[in-house]
Amino acid sequence: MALLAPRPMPTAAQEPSAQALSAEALPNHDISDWVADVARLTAPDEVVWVDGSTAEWDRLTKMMVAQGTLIRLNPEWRPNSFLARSDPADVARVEDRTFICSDDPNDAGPTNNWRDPSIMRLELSELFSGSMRGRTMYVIPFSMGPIGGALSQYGVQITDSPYVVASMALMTRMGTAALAGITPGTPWVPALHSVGVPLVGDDGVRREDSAWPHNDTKYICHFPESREIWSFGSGYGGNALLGKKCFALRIASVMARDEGWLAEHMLIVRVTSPENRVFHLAAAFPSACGKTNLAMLAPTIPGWRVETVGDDIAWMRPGPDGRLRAINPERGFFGVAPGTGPATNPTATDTIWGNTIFTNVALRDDGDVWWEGLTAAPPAHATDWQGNDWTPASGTRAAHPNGRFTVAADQCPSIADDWNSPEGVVIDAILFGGRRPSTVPLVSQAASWQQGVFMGATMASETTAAATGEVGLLRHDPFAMLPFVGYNMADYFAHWIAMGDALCDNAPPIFSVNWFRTDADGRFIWPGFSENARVIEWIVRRLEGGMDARSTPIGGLPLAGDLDIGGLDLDAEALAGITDLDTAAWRREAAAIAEYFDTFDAERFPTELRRELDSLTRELGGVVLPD
Ligand code: GTP
Ligand code: SPV
Ligand code: MN
Repeated sequence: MALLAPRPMPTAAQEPSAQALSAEALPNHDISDWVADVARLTAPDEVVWVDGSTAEWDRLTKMMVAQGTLIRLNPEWRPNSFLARSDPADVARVEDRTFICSDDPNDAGPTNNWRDPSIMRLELSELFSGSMRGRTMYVIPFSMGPIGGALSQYGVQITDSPYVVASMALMTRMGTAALAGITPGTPWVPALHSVGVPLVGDDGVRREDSAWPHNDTKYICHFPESREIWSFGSGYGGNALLGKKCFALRIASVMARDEGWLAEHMLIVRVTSPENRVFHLAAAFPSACGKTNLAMLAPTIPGWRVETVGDDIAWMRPGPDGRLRAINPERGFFGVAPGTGPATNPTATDTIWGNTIFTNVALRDDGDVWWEGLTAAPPAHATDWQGNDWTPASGTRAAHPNGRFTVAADQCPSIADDWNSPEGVVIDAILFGGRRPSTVPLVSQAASWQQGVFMGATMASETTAAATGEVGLLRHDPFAMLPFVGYNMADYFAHWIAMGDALCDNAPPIFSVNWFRTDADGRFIWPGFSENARVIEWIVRRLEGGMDARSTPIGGLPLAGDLDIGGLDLDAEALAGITDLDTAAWRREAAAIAEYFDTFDAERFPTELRRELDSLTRELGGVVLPD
């Protein structure tokens, strides 16, 4: 068995500064050495360095069509577009198989799965040993953020999945230009991926491939000290496209902590008011809770315009003027298909006109795609995401609830002209939101940065199909980062408090939003989608200082009449129900928050958040104990 030695540890940077990671401090230097080591370990038939060209895309997609991994869609409806059907046992992120392998388990903290890095490395080396036999090993140099940008970072992913290569081509800046940027001494993150299904057995006998190879044993591992990613056994989404959650959130959050910036699960939009004033907002919602939809918002209220900068991840750093600047490190969207249609998100449906990879959606008989919510009327017949005949009478879903589209961002009609700007955009406000059927109002404004961090730290949301496991369970999901923080969550809270101190008067105001309040019949009360522009309007008016708010223990709430609901099928009473403070519910919430805070190591937990909880509890007039 070959064993990959750990890469030398980078010197931990104590001073938060953009230069903290000096060339000497970093591991690596030589991509070729690492590639050669991995090839020795995994034993592929050949090694291909990808260049990111159109010719390469054509070659790979044709090959996958021939192998049955992709179905070419009817080019009359969807040119240069493909459907992939994954194995039904590999359809979402696997949080229980995701590990932070820090030297000290306390550095992973109570919210992460931890493994000892040397033991994990040994176990992974065994799994990866010979794992690419009979396959092609692809080397993908990529940049998160514009190539060479001050806020950008390089990575190199090795994978044996051509589907991952094609997806990375849409989701990142990858290929020759990225490789050229990794000059000697330039930091880069190695990200090793294998579906874990060698085509040649130990006996030397070659076996048939399947359309979606994956291994029942799955490991999504992160080594925060040496800044490495090892992913084994899955070919799906965030498990396999390692630039996204693994690098841009789990590893980058560690970099951000060490260097004084923020790597967040946030969309970024640019909002222009009817008076032509421009604001940039960043918003954190958990997986499948509305980021892509808000990022592509088509406002219903006259005179307002929303442009897209990013739909999933924001890297934010104080700029030379002391204000918080954000880039979207990605280059494409990996968006939830079900629920996306001309009625809910016309911008997304326009974006995916072609050059798109669809995964786990239905195939229409005319060679186009379909999913629940794309059109009001379903097709009379289709092939479902598993390849079975389907009709509306089947009683099953045509598309998997986590079926996705993968498409380049520059195809989005609402993309902002500065979305590619290496310096990023100045963030004027930060929003936090989750799926809360009760308690959390439609919108509220934190009275201070500390209260805003408290709002982020106490977020909870119902689970969705973006991760395996039960859907609809309310769980704490602080900052929408529960599955994505690469270190101890209490330290992460403290880092947010420290960022507020560093930003000082430039710290952007923080808001909480909740589109998902339901009535007694379980129906959404707020119309959502494009009508969310009405909430954005209220937020912008607050930023401008042109609108008052009612001060309450949970922040500033809209005054009656200030939120424009003209033309909506929503009466004043229903609106009051979702915009008021529900004191009884908040007393229960405060008690639950107290219990949640107790799950963290008291020494690491920021006193500022304890103080926020104390004043909330006091102002609510005490708490009730949970049943
Ligand atoms: P990830 O890509 O997994 O991070 O998800 P996301 O946060 O980008 O969520 P997305 O915008 O794709 O929305 C997920 C689901 O929520 C889709 O089915 C949407 O139709 C639905 N959704 C989005 N916005 C709203 C809203 O304002 N109201 C309601 N009721 N549903 C919404
Ligand atoms: C999410 O789960 O938040 C996603 C999908 O955006 S994945 O890339 O699979 O993480
Ligand atoms: Mn999304």
